[in-house]
Amino acid sequence: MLDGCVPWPGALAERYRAEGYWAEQTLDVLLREGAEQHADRTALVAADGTRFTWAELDAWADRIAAGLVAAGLAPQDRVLVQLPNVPEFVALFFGLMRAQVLPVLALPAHRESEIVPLCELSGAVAYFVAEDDGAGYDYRDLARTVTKAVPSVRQVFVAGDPAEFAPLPEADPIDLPAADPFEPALFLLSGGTTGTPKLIPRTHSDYLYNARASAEVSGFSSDTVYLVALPAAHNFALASPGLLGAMSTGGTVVLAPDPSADTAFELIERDRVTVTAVVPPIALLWMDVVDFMDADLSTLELLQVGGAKFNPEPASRVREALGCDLQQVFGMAEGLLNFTRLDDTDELKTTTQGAPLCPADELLVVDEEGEPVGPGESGELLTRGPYTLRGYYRAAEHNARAFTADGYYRSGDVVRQLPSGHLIVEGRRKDQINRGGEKIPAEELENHLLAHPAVHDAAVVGMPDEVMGERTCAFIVVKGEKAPTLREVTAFLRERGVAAYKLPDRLEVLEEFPQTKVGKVSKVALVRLLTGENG
Ligand code: J2J
Repeated sequence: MLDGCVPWPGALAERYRAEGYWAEQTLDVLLREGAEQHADRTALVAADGTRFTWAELDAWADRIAAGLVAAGLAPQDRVLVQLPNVPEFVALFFGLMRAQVLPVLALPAHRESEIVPLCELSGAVAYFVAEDDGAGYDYRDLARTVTKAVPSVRQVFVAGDPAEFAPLPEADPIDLPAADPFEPALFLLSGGTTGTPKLIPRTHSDYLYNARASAEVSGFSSDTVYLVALPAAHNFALASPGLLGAMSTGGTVVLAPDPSADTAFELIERDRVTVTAVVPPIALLWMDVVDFMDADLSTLELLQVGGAKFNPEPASRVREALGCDLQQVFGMAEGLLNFTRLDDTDELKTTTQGAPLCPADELLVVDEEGEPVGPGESGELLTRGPYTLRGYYRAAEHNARAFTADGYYRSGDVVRQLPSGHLIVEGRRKDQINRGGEKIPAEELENHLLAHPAVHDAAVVGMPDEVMGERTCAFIVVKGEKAPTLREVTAFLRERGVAAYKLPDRLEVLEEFPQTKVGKVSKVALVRLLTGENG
């Protein structure tokens, strides 16, 4: 496997192949096969209504693949890709697959403080951006900063007006060698728990399984019209089943620039969307406003909700409010996916976060000592399986902690498993804030806060929130007399190029931090200060 990646042990890899989870195919078959089978049907619809047939998309990806080669990109090169939900994302994705160039899929919300370390860690040689995010942010400015900071990034390609950079490369199609299906095809970003980003290598065969098997449990078919409402670069919208899952069954993919009700409802009506995936705050919002909006959502059959805990009360209202079925999804870019099944009881659909996707997924629920808990008891979820990573890229030291000796990934999620196999997510053991599905590694934000001249110490916690599940509270101890305000702190963080979703919602100044028995900052006690609970 690519240097810096951790392979599955030989015997397990053999088993995954023998049992049919790992096909000897590369991700680009999703587009190639679709183009062979239904060339003239619509594969992709942009937000502005531009439609691409399978044949057009296939030809476009071929031209990009040839363009990438002509631009000097070679197999196994890593490139940073940061595109919003535009058709170029899909064409570029498949062009990269065909040229065997490995994308690191950043989110549109990421800024300098995320992109620079990602480029450094991956050794990215090129950076692909859109001209802007459709809401006024110009990625070419970011590209100027990134190329200055990271010398390995030799080229910038822009979807849209390239300014001083290059447009997306295209050239006359050429014959290209096939990739090894068992090698990494792309890198996803981990939600993270530490001060530095972590990259998740996903192989062609593992990710193909991820997309195809997800599409199957979600009932996708050639009639599926999938709305990409979350960022296409996120595992949920990309492959769980997401746009790749929809393509795997010959369905149609519709791209939404944002998941607001205004935007999404209009696209659902216009393109007769049958299924989409959102995070809980978006589902809540849609349910709140649907009665006041004049939108025809009658084609919508299934709403997938995941990324953060969707509580039973709102979950039980989805069918009545939106007229569609609910599927809860508890997934992770690291691999393991859990889905409620379409034929589950309403009780399971509303009160659980689903059961593992694959018969070969191995799950352990363990206590603080790492010992398995009794049936139905809660503990930390550990997992391994045919589409769960065995190690982060170039992170040997972190991997030693993040995985058990026998290769289980420590998810950091606290769950309890029902006899049916369904999981209920009850909490978290990792130092991360889940702000409505967006993940904020506490240590990363604390490091940024510590860089502020007036901050002596910092501790970041999630505070319970009705809509977002959690919001971010930064506790600080100050150096001098004068404490900065929340506004000053967020301005400082923005200046450092921290993504907007990571900015704290609340700032609290303390004389000193409460400590645990072993002298560490007690985040439990900090949360209690906010919620007013004792004990
Ligand atoms: C509670 N916590 C959840 C859920 C994820 C599909 C769906 C989601 C993701 C995702 C994904 C949760 N209830 N239903 O990649 O393909 C929290 C857990 C988990 C972490 C992973 C997909 N669904 N979570 O959210 O890599 O803490 O993936 O470990 O962004 O989100 O985050 P991420």
